[in-house]
Amino acid sequence: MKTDLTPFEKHGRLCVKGTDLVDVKGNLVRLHGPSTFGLMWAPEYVNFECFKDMRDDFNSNAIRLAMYTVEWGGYCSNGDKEKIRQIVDDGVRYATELGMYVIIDWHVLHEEDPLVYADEAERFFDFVSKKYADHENVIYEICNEPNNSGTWDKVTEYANRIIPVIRKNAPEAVIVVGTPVWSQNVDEAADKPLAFDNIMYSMHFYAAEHHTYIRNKLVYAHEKGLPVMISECNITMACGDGVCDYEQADKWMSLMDEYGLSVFVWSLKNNAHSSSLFKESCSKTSGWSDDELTEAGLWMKKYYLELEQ
Ligand code: IDC
Repeated sequence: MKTDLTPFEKHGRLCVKGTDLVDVKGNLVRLHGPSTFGLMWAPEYVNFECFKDMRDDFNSNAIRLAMYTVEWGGYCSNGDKEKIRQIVDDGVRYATELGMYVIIDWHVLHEEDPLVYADEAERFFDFVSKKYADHENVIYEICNEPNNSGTWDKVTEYANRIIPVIRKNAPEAVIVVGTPVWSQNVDEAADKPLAFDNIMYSMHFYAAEHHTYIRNKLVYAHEKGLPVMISECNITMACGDGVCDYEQADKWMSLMDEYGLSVFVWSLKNNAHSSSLFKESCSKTSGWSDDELTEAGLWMKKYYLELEQ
């Protein structure tokens, strides 16, 4: 339902209560919005009009800023750190001006184990959490998708280093922690949760590939009382391409609706991959019409229009 208030004016600072993300009045809030593509690969989508359209036309209340750590141009590989921090800063500023929530995502992927760049992560999160200490709309996601050697023990060791760094500067900020196997194993986290309050554990799904077996991990974790955030998903294959599976998407949506989960969709990009929200032929970075959206883009829009800002 649309009101004149921005999402942030309506909800204020969020916190985690039981399995829910709640607002200042204690009401459940479901964050929903797009994830950017790798910030260094598609910085053009970090613009005010794009975020505004996401808020007003796509009914989003949040944006996720995906900052890759390695790969070409990554923050810890050969990327220009200052330039990347500037893109993050622009993203936080636009989201704040628009009264939207914003996730700063340390996009762990190819290094597998977040401990590999933990020193860099400590410096980065110290910097951003100081800088945005008074931004009550900023959420920190400390490791996108640990995988392979990135076991839950490694993630725990990493989180035990990074969370105190953020808490020192921004004690009340919500922090999201990735789980093993590309953020699928929330069941492991539920068996051995971290010793911190006000954190959520991330689960990612790509509906054309992740079915009942993965959904059952979410059921297990939720029933054990673990607060889970779907900080990335799509209805395609996990490679970010391939068919869209609407039947599986419906199953994921009914579970997310039942549990009142936040949900972010990958990603703000136009290329030949089906997980991109915009058609390859469309180079606009705002002001899209429906015929410029991919199947995934249309799916996201339709789903978000059913949710409350
Ligand atoms: C993919 C991009 C692709 C890029 C690749 C880099 O779509 O263009 O080359 O990253 O490794 C994830 C990751 C996300 C992936 C996405 C699709 O968080 O970085 O993006 N995906 O494969 N987890 C599951 C799927």
